[in-house]
Amino acid sequence: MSQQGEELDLRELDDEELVKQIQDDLYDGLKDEVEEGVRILLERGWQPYRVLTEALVEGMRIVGVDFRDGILFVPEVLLAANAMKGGMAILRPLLAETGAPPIGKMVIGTVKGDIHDIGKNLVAMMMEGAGFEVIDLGINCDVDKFLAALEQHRPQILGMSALLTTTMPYMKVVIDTLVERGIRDDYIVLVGGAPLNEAFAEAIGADAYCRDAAVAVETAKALMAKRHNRLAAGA
Ligand code: B1M
Repeated sequence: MSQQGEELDLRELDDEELVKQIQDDLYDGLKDEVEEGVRILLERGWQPYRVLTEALVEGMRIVGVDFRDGILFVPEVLLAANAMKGGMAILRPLLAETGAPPIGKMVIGTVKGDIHDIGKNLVAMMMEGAGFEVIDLGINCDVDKFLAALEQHRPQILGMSALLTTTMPYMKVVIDTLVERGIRDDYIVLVGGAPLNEAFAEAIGADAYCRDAAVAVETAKALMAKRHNRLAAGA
């Protein structure tokens, strides 16, 4: 898909062409080229969030479509994911650059059986960028790992990610365990991932479903404010 073999000079492309080229390079798993493209867009004054959504997330969406349709297979998708992570690593410090004291704390992880972490990493980055302290537990997290982290870090928010229809039910296992232990109401529980929706979040007893990382930030802020007001009112 890429024109990399023709020694393409990314700097000669206009913004629209460059974004398209980054998406192609992501598709082809060309990490160095994706990183260079991201740097060029930043040099041209693009906001990090715009680079993230228009070049990287959109590029990964295209990968997802071809993966679904059997055009791409796991090894190619892994390379694309690696290239995406290269781009994200450049954007991460820029998105997290607030300098302000943390406005809240979140523990987040991808649930047991699931190794998808790009979306979860994006949420963690955006939350940090919005001023939250984030403890990222990584992938394949079982209920014990979540519980231990909640006890150790005492966050206000628990975030869970799942990308597979076979792993999303595990979120309910975690929430049910919180209920059993009598600590469910101590946390705001946010869930996300491509196969989820609001009805699912409600059915498993989460506080909210977050469609994407930006929604996760807005929802976290809104529910933190609500909780703060409730506590202030002594409820
Ligand atoms: Co996987 N995979 N994969 N995969 N993979 C999907 C999810 C799939 C939809 C592809 C498809 O068929 N179209 C499909 C699931 C089908 C289903 O369950 N119905 C699938 C499958 C089947 C599989 C395997 C089973 C394939 C196989 O082995 N035969 C296998 C499972 C492995 C496992 O987990 N046990 C597998 C493996 C892999 C790779 C390892 C190759 C790689 C993961 C690499 C990695 O993450 N490090 C991979 C990838 C990359 C994908 C796709 C192509 C892209 C996922 C992604 O990163 N999207 C994906 C197709 C797709 O989703 N369209 C697919 C970009 C990311 C920015 O979006 O993760 O949705 P997303 O995150 C968003 C929101 O959902 C939300 O915010 C994020 C940012 O905006 N969000 C949250 C996510 N988590 C949140 C948590 C929150 C809040 C919001 O907490 C508060």
